[in-house]
Amino acid sequence: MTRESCGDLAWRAIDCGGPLRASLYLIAVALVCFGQVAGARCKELIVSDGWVQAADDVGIDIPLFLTIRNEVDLPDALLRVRCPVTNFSEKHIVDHGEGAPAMRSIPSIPIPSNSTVVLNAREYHVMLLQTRRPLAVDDRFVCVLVFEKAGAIETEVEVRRSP
Ligand SMILES: [Cu+2]
Repeated sequence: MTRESCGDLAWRAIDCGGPLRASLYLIAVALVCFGQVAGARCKELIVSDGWVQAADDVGIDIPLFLTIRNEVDLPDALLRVRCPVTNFSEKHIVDHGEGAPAMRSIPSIPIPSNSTVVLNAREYHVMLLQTRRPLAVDDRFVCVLVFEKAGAIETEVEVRRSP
């Protein structure tokens, strides 16, 4: 799902951040928006291609994969994820240090400015914990992602066949 306007972006920042952070972000958004030629769309944070693997079992943990494109000239961070099919979620990074790769829980996933972050099983991803129902191929559900600056963004997640 995509943000429609810079105004919306700014108001969401006020909802979610402290007053000082919101003010600074408002100024930043205003600069970004007013810098655009009339008629051009504003820069935004876009979440797309959300998917999970199909799973018959309930109460299991499954990774959620997403593509996050940050067109804004400021870094952001993914803080929280809520999905109706799961009780909890964590942000994970795969630690490729010595020994076998291992997943570690982290407080947020960094989204650098002007970049595209593709969550995947080898680096950053979201882990959905304790699924509440079976997930059948072509099933769809909507998750809410909360970003440090962009605020809450809803995105549709598709259930795909296990490879
Ligand atoms: Cu994980």
